Amino acid sequence: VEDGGPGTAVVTRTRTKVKRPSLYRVLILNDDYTPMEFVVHVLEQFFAKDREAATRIMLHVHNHGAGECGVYTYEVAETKVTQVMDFARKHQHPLQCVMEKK
Ligand code: TYC
Repeated sequence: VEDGGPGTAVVTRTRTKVKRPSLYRVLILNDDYTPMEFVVHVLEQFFAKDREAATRIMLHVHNHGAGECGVYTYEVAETKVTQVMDFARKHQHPLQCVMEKK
């Protein structure tokens, strides 16, 4: 309670409300040139998928054009996209990785 002068008082309450972080989907996109094995490797290394899950996601992307690698908070999603794009560029593959708000 603060004293604002004669006959006044200011009461400030601290907020107890919490906000859950927004979530972002990380997707990889199909292209005609990136080897299937490379995409499986990316899914294993950067998205902690086992070989079976990685292969299933890769084939989904190959057949449908895009697919979900995982769902993360903003900064984690951004880091995944950067890591995949840097790794693909380093190996001279055109693989694209993007994020979108859920
Ligand atoms: N379409 C690629 C091929 O036939 C394989 C591929 C799958 C590429 C998934 C990118 O995100 C991708 N070699």
